[in-house]
Amino acid sequence: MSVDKQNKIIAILEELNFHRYGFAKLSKPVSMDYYMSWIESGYAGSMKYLKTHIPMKSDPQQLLPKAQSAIVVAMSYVPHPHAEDFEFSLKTARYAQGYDYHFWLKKQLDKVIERLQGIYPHETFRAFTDSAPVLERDLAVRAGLGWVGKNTCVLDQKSGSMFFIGEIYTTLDVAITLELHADRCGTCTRCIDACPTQAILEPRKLDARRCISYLTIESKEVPPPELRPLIGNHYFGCDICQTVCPWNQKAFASQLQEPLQSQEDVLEDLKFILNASNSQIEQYFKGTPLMRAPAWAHKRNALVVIANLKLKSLRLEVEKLCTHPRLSELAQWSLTQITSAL
Ligand code: B12
Ligand code: SF4
Ligand code: SF4
Repeated sequence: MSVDKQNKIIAILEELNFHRYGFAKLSKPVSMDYYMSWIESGYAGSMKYLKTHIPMKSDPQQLLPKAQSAIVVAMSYVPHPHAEDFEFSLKTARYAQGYDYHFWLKKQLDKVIERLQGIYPHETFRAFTDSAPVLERDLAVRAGLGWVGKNTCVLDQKSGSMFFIGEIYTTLDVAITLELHADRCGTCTRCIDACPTQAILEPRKLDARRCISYLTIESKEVPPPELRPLIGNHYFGCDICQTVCPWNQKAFASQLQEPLQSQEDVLEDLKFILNASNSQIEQYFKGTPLMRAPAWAHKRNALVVIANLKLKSLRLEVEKLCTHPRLSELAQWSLTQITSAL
């Protein structure tokens, strides 16, 4: 019986510190058609892998033959379960203020698998978290972990949306049919209204090309001139559409307040980024999601922040990048912004 199997799995999950989980049948995702039309409309920008993932996302058995179910977990990152102790003053999304979940969450899920394999030696299990062609938000909703908010994040009324999603695909049949979470966004539009770049075109439709998270993490280009001023002081990722959400305010209250950074620290960190070699940047961010961005992209992000904060004392550092093969135009723009403030 699925329920007996679920209880065994739940005992292992709880023991290994997973307290929010659910089970879903591995069938074609409910939102697959929407996903494909979203890509066709160009909203994915340069994230070409989202298109190549379509066959495996539509048909989970291509990722794990004979897979029947997914054990899906949610792991909060406020406070971050593996906080980093390096000092960094530039505005960084909360999920990235600690060790990279692609490593530790996957490792923890592998421990669950080790235990399950002992009980079910003839079944197959594979763990993923943002590391494979899986439509994770769709899966989380179908596993009963929340609803899709108007900002496109999965959230629930007790824990908000600031959690990672991870999953174990298995040939074991453990899923039971669930009633989906009620949508509790109601008439609220705070996330849509607060987005500085108007990236949320309509409820649950995001143009990634306008999203600060894309522009500072995933994009392989420099941001278009009209969006640069709207990025403000965001250095890596963005949490605005989540921090304004009443369900996150309720769940995290004062924990959402940003610590005030001293101007001196901000200047020092920006100077470091602009002067550092590729290997120095890699070494500095080792183990954190910030390492996923190449060194040139760190310099790109720094140039935008410097321009928006009009940090004229970094003029010399910016000037040096005016001949950079990928950043010359952006550096010149940045220079114009800071010199116009002189
Ligand atoms: C590409 C990507 C991005 C892109 C595009 C995001 C987007 N909204 O499309 C960018 C770089 C902008 C991004 C940003 C962020 N991301 Co991201 N991202 C991904 C990734 C790799 C793929 C998402 C994707 O396919 N997007 C395309 C759109 C069309 O799909 P979608 O957002 O998944 O939306 C689906 C659901 O909303 C579903 N849906 C809508 N209505 C309904 C109704 C029902 C009933 C059902 C079943 C489904 C459903 O349909 C959509 C299409 O299938 C996933 C990991 C993964 N493998 O899934 C992480 C993931 C979505 N990201 C995550 C996070 C944490 C973030 C950030 C918060 C990071 C940050 N602070 O900077 C921001 C949030 C910005 C935002 N408002 O979404 C988490 C989300 C956790 C959560 N609670 O929702 C994920 C799941 C990674 C993880 N394993 O934890 N991300
Ligand atoms: S993450 Fe920031 S830029 Fe992206 S949709 Fe949310 S508020 Fe807008
Ligand atoms: S801010 Fe409002 S509309 Fe946006 S996700 Fe939260 S409850 Fe839904």
